[in-house]
Amino acid sequence: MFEEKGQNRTEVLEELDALLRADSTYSSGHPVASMSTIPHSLGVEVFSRTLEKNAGRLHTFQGSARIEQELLRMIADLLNLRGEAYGTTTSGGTESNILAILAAREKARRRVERPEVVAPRTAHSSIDKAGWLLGVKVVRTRVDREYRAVPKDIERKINENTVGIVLTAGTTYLGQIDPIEEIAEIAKDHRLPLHIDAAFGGFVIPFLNDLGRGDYRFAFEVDGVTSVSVDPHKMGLAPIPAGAIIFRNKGYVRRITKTVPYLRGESAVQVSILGTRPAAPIIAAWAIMKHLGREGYRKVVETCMKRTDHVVNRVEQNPLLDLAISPVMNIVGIESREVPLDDIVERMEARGWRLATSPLPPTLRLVIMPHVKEGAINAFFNDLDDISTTIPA
Ligand code: 0PR
Repeated sequence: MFEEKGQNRTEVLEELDALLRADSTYSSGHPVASMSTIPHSLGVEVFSRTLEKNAGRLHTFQGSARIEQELLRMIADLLNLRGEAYGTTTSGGTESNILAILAAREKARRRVERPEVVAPRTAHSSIDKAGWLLGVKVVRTRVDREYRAVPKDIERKINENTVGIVLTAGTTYLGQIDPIEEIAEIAKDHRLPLHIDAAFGGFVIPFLNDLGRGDYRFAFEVDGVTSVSVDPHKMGLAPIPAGAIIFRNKGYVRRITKTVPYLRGESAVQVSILGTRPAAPIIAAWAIMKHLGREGYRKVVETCMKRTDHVVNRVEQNPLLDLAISPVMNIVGIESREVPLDDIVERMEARGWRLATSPLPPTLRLVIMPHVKEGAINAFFNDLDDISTTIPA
């Protein structure tokens, strides 16, 4: 109820604390399937100092406007884009994917009446949401035994209505990377835009390469890739909501820019879907990237990958558990041979763990974010060993 008379601050805060006790906290180590984590402390400080700033009113907040451009430039650099960075910050991977599909649809506006995008079955569900919102049919394609897009099937599904292709670098279910170079050739042959959803992988893959854990080309270093999205609020360690999408060419950004004629200066053009939106996470992401540098992120990825090795080890020690694939990054899909996954989840959640399952293949998903430490991993597998080997009566 919304009462006539207000309560004092202490009472309100006490009630709030009581309610929030039901939230699982990252510091407990219990959320083992989340793609977010405890934001970097510098980001927390900067965020709380910039709460009033509105990234939808950049004429008023011109310093914030400049910071957004600098952040986009740093992210473009991370994604190996030389020269000018065109794009926008967003509220996260969903908004970025919507913008990518909007840009593809608009580019083909004169040519295609019933637009379609082609995406493998493993592309994030926000692609379906984008299709639904934008009136674009999403044509799903097959994946191989390692859950990567099959280039031939992508090519087969392209027709005169196709307006673009979407691939993933760091899939939601398994952290897999689609064969981007091969499919970029197909995109070029058909003169179609190719969007790479690197919401999770964007802040991981460049450092896997540095650490000798792979040799992946996934972003603008691949000719034919036209846009890449990446979320600072996932492995970028920024506070929520911080996403970004970068385009290789200005033309795409022009197609998704709306003018707001009654606003002044920079406020009068909006690329993002939202109007009023917080500048605080943008500024916090800028501060964290400047502070950590590539070196800082490389260390974060190194730590997460060492812990992922430990997870792999624990899975291999349990004869009733299997890895869906050998992990590419700090996302692990675990299959259960005997006890149904839903039973495992129910019983693990009863012990306080916060889990997620994936449908393709049916797995328990672990995301080894920085808050998932060795102790939590051991405690998790002690419980999982216990539960996964219980044979129902
Ligand atoms: N692209 C990929 C590859 C993703 O994994 C996700 C998020 C998105 C786009 C969408 O990002 P936003 O959530 O920032 O819009 N995948 C998360 C996941 O499936 C989304 C999520 C986040 C789901 C928190 C549940 C949750 O509790 O884990």
